[in-house]
Amino acid sequence: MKRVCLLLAGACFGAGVHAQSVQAGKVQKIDSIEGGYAFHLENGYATITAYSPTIVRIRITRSRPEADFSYAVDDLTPHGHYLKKTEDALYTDSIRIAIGKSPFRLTFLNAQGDTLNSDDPDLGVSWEGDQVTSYRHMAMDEHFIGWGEKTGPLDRRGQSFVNWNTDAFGYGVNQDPIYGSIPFFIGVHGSVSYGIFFDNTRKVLANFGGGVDDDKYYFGAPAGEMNYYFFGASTVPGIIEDYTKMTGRAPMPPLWSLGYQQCRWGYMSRYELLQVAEIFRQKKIPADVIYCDIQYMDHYKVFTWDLQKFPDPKGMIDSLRGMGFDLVTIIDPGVKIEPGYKAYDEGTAKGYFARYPGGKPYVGSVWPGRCNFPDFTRPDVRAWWGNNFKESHTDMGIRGFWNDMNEPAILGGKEVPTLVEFNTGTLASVKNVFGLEMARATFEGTKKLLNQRPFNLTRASYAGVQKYSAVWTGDNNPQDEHMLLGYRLLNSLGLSGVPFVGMDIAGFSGDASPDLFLRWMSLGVYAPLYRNHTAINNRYHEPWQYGETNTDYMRQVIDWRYQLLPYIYSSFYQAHTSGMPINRMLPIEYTHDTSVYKDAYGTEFEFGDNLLVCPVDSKTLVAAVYLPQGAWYRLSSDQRYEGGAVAYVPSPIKDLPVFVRAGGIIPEQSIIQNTKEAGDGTLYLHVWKGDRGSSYTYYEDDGQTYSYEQGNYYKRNIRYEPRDSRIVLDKAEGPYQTRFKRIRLVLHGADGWDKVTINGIAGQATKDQKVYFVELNNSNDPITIQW
Ligand code: MIG
Repeated sequence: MKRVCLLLAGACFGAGVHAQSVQAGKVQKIDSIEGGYAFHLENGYATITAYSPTIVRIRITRSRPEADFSYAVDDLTPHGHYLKKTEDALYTDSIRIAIGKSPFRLTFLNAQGDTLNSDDPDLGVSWEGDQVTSYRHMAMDEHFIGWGEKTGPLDRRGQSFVNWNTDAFGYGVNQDPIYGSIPFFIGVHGSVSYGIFFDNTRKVLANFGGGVDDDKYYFGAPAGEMNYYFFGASTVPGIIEDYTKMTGRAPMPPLWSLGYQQCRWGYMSRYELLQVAEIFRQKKIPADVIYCDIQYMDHYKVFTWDLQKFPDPKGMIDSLRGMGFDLVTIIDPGVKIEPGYKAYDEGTAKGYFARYPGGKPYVGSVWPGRCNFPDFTRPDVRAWWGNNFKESHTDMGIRGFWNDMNEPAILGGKEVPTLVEFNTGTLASVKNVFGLEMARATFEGTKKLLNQRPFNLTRASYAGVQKYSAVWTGDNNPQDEHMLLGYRLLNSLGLSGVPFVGMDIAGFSGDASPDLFLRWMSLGVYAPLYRNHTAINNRYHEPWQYGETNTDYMRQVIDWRYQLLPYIYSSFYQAHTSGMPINRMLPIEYTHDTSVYKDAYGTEFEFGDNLLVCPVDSKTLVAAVYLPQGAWYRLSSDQRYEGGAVAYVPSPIKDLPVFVRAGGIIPEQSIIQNTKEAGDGTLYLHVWKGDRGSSYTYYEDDGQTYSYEQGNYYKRNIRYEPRDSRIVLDKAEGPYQTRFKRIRLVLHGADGWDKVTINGIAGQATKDQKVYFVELNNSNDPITIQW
């Protein structure tokens, strides 16, 4: 074809039959605008603005855009003037953007002059019809991480992805797309890293060097703007901090939602639900949450109850509360078409539903039958939706909401026509944010009604979802590879700004083997959302369903989750304040260690500051794990390992390989049956001997209100200073009173602790097998323990 065209070049060109791509072209004029500069291009218009010295936004359109809009970024206005201009570059205090003018090309460099990333010299930004694409230069040694809830290996290099939120029941470990779309990634090469967030909600395509040449990668969309943020902070945590500065950070979750959560599709009646809750208490297996899947509704109609199967919901919820349980209920977006049904009548009267171009509401079949779908992109529809929870949910005492089917999913895998209209556009640009906007409606509504923290969970997601909801990874499979994939999904979601994430333990679409069940439950401790779920017709999945001796192990595992809650809660505070995820893929801390990008170790992650978790499948009884540089202790034995090497470690089913950083500090509490229990009032502060010092921020608040936003919390910096032989608890910050009146300091891996002083006064260290412990009264004043 090409040759023919060359021969007939004159004819082809002259007749204009063969439309070519349109390149951005030359820079014709540069204006200064609020927060940056505008570039008049031969075939387009570009703006470069900065939100901080490390956050730059590039917006390229065919003609000068009128409106500016984002579902993910609340504040699009650049506050402050960070960009300066020279003849051929823009620069901030941290980065420099070299500008090629003929044609328009951008190269991003750090302050040291290292190139972070650049437009591909041959292709750059172009249009083919409405399709807009940015081709970028790919370094020979470049790795890519993130891009939200995407399957496959940790390193995205060599893969391509489509963003198109999809109900992906029983998805394969390399299937794409699945439920969520977060077009944010980090590139790592040489000694540098950078981040890019392509804020386009359409069917975005990204190709990280898969089918392109060895030196190119691209992302693009079938329409809309080439609108991306470039993050030039010098470390991966800095890039995540900046990304979440733009798209928002997760609020503190209700403490109860961090306990063990038991779900099933479905507990069929009030009787069954209460019975399951009672068994947890009888067997002394801690738990905080039990779920109602779709069976609780009257003919699956949202905001109703099936009072035959679930009579007196309020009484049932009170009984659960009496046992220390919260109930979380599912909520689906489809509103059954049924005159006389309140949600339908109101939605119809007010014109709240998404519609066909002619104006008739769109109809699709879901659980209740034929349904209309609220246009969640409208603020008034979100407010209406949110208020609907009052009578059926919040007045009953429900504080947790599970947003399902919001891709949106139609039964039978049918597709909603992309022509269906919403306030902000057709489904073509709304599909990927439908779930985000539904989760937002549910969160904002229930937050207002409850006047405390709701727990909100969603299946579909887009960038910024962390502000409104936790995310779970949908209908996974009871297979080893799926358990491992699940952790890569959580880790990638974490890197992509969403810290509160979980997966169905131990697989949704069928029955797990006993070994897989045990392994998955023990791994689940290290998921921010610790939730067991399975589909209807599968075998029962509660922790006691796999035999008596295994039940004892399940109890130990869940006990351990509850002991770890002070550590997990403090990690949530970090996520809330800096965007740092709780599940951290190794490239976050060990960015330039090439081993961490290998598939063999790509599922390992740090859980909070000081734990290293090595997911091992249920068949591998001796595992090769990669321990990054530094020294590590096996959590279960205190055996010490030198890092920077692969270690072969026993991994029997009841001993998951988990390591603690030498010098690491981990606050724990006594075993409780649910988070509403007080426990023994002692904070167990574990420290593992290391050569290097460390510091840790302990955080506590009331666990359910928003008063922490006004500063009502208890925060304490804890320092381990081996050179000075001491541990220092700095003065506690904030007016909130800790619930721990006493502290037991537990030192692992150390000798010579026999003589200790506490604030200069002789104290007592007791040796108990491998550890020393020191008991002290807690006070808000500084405490120094010296040996
Ligand atoms: O069409 O509500 O992913 O967790 O149990 C299936 C029933 C609908 C899909 C969810 C799953 C839930 C199930 N739902």
